[in-house]
Amino acid sequence: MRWAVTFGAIVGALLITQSALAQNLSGSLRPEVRPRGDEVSRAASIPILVVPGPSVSRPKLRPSAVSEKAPPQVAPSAKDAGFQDWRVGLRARAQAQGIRGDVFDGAFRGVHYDPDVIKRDRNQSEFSKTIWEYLDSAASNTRVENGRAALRKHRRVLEAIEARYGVDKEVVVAVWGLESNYGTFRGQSDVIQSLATLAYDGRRGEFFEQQLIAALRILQSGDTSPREMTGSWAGAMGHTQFIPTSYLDYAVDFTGDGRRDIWSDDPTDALASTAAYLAKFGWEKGQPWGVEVKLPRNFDYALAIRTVTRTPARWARMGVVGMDGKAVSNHGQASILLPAGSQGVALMIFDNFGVIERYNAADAYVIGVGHLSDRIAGGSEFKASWPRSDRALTFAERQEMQQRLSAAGFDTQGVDGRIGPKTLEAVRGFQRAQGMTPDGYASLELLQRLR
Ligand SMILES: [Ca+2]
Repeated sequence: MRWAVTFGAIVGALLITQSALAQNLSGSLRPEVRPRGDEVSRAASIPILVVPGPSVSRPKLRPSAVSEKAPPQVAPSAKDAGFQDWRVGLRARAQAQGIRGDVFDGAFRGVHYDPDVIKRDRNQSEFSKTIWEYLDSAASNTRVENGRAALRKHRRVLEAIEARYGVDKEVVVAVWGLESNYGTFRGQSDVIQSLATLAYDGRRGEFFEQQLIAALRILQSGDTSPREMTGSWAGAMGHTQFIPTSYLDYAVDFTGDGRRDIWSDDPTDALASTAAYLAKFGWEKGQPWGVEVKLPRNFDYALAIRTVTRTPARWARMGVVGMDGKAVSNHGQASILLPAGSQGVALMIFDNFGVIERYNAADAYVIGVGHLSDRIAGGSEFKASWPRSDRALTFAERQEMQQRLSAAGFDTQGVDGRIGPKTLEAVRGFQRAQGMTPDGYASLELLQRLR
């Protein structure tokens, strides 16, 4: 769970890896993104760099934040020899952090440098997906049907979890649906071997060594055994893909057998852990994550930013109403989110949106979880259409847009290919200057105008 370790080139919004792509319809749909505040994508293109498993980490642990040094090219056998040497030093570092020698040795029995893990780490090629392409998969009819079936099958335990943590069961099920396709893609990699390989490899080594020590701590606590500790190739574990540090902080034993078991076929502890995580960050039961709304013809698009919040009643006085034409129910302060600018779906989002963001900060992920949960609960698809003739911008195009905006006097404060708040503001500034609708939508059309 948690979120977003952005692997490889960070493009700002969603980054997923190619091998995951093949799984997108059935497998994990965890986009990788930069945490909120840093980066919020409202762009036409939501760049999705595919990351099959690396999933999650807490924002502060994002490997992307760690300097990336290219490791020297060495033959695999030599690599393993170096790996075994490195392990000696690691053992001492682990012991210094309270890991017992016997636990360490048991965990590393038979563990080798795994070139496949590195290959997968390096193969995360960037590509882009639009928000609607992402949602077509994240909330496909199949995923909705499977979610309803999962809810029926586990209703009793989900209701108990909802009663204990105050997190709506459909939301827990939706996270499960996106993280592991309801438990069917939990990952079969040996977590110790994967994390050790990534820690030794050095690219984001610090992050992975921290995760590795956390994994050893889990083993020391007796929650699972070394070879039962499986997960994605990058160490995200179980039904809702917790990385080890998140597991230590948030996993719970809901079955009461004394073990926080997120690895077995029984999803109970994993689902409860997800609910506990969301509860910890302030989930309010019954509050929607977001509601589709209609904007008035004269809407001031400058107000469609996260920092502008109003009550639904106040939005209604400005003409922003639900799709039934009535004021949205009062669920607290809300802001307006336009994932594809003025030509796509408009959302009124509440505090729970920010809670799902703690799982993964990509707007698309949050909308995916939210919309899937609504559909599982019997809700309808979005009523407005998306600008489906648009395509996602490539990384190079996003960089070019930033260069051209800055050159035109609308400073994006950097050319990193990410459509964050600064770039959005620059886009809006350019749109205003051009007499376009200032919705911050970084489309191909906008880039063409800049050219
Ligand atoms: Ca348990």
